[in-house]
Amino acid sequence: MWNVRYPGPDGRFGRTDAQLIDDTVNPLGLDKTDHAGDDDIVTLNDITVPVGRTVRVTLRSKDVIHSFFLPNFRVKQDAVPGMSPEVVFVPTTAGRYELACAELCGLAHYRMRGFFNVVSQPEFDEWLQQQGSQK
Ligand SMILES: [Cu+2]
Repeated sequence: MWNVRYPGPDGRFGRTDAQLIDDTVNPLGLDKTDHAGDDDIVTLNDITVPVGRTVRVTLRSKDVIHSFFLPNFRVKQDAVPGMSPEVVFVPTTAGRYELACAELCGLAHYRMRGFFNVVSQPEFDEWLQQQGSQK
C-alpha cells in the first residue's frame, strides 16, 4: 500500500530510519524521539492536495522497486529502496484521480491502488483540519 505522510502544521517531517522499520508497530521507520514528527499526518492509499499549488512527492520503498504513477498527470517515478527520488508537479484541475503502482512488485501489487484528490484551497484546509496527527 501507499503510506502517505504530510509534514503537519510545523512544515517539517519527523526523522525516519530504515533500522527502525517494524511491520506491525512502525511500518514507516519513524523516529519517535524526533518531535518534528509529532504532528505529521499519515494516510493510506489516499493523497489530497490543493489545486494550483506545487506538489513535491518524495518516494521511499522498504522492500522492492515500486513506481508512483498518476496517469492523468503523466507523472511516473520509481520508488527504489535506499533512495529518495522526488517528483514535483502542479495539479491544475480539481478532481479525483487514480494512483497506481506501475511496477509489478509482488503478490500485493493490486493493493497499491490509491486516489489522488485535487481540491480547492478551502476544501484542502478543511481536510487538513480533520486529519489527526500521528503521535
Ligand atoms: Cu508496488
